[in-house]
Amino acid sequence: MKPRIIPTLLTLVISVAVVAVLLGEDSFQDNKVVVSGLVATDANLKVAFIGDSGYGANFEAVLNLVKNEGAQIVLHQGDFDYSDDPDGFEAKINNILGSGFPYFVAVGNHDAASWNEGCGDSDGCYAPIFRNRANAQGITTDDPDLNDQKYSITYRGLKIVFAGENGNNSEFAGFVANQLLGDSHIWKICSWHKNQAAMQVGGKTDEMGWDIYDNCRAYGAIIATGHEHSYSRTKTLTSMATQTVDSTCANPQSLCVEAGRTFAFVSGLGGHSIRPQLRCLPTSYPYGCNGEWASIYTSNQGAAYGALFITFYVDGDPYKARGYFKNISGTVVDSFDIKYGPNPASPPAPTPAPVPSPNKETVPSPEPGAEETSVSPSPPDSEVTPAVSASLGAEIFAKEKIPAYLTLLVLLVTMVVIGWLWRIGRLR
Ligand SMILES: [Ca+2]
Ligand SMILES: [Ca+2]
Ligand SMILES: [Fe+2]
Repeated sequence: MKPRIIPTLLTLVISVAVVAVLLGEDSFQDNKVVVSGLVATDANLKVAFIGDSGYGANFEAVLNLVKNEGAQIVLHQGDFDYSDDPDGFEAKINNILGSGFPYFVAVGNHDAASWNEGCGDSDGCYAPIFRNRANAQGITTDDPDLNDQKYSITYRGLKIVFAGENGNNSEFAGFVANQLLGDSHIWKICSWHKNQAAMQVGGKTDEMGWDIYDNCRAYGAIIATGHEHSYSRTKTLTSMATQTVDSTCANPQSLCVEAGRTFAFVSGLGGHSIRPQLRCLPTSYPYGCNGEWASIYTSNQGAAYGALFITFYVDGDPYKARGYFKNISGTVVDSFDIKYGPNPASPPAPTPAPVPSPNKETVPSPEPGAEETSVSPSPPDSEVTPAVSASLGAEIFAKEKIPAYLTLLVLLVTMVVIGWLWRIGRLR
């Protein structure tokens, strides 16, 4: 009987190992990202995008605008008070919007010295202040460590991924790809401070690299930036690196966002200063460069401080959003609609795979990325509701689950065979 135990044990060990490998590679990772189906935001969720504010009277005027427009969230794309005064900066926000107002930030170069938890600034440190502010509203960051300048949150159905300014660009590109891979939210925002020269119209240089831009595009996330002190917004682009306008969705006032295409903007008129248009002249539409700009608002256009507002889930349609830039004098200088999903009037655009980053530890392999990004819903008609898209998600879930069930079946059969061998051994 004894000699039979050894092959039986061997079979057991090998099959457990095989099953463990199969489960680890195939199922657990992939299932995590698709179980929840497509998630809509709250209806009429209004977000204000600002940057480069300082914390003087101009910033206060912009905050009052945000309040009067009824925005429910502020996303500040960095360069807060320019004085390393985290407590004083938050006090300004609290004075006008209230201490419970959802105010989320990406770190700018002027904030970096007092960003880190434990920064030693007697005026506080931005990272723990804004993490605790989020926590107090029941929002948890993907990871409590914000010193790495990268984190993500979901709030009212909006997925927001923040990246930093310290030049760890491949790390940031990998992070956004990891965060967005298979993410099930209809509306996703990438938020950071700095630019590529071609993604702004002033004097800023290439500081972020293209991978982070094109990874956000590959997963259909809207790209929000600051740093240059003006406002500029692109049309729908199918490549950020080459600034290629989507020929199937080229209307500057009607954008298409889904896996493979998105738009980017600089909203840097938060209150600090206002700079001129130095690129893509002339100063009036359709401007110059590659025809990628839908709206440019700088000192050349007589710009005043203001904010970009985007309302998600408008007109009863979870796949529709509407944006406008309004200055503190109440003038709307840009307005546009955004549709999530393929343009109904034209064939769907191809879905390019996300740009892989050199950082192998944080970057998902391109194949699952391409698969996951194709998960986006078919063009929603007028009657599409979150419930419908949830059932689409359930189908995807069932499909993705198959490998897990198969491996479990293999495990079960192996156990039965081992039990049978054991019995034969014992009977002899
Ligand atoms: Ca200080
Ligand atoms: Ca982090
Ligand atoms: Fe800056």
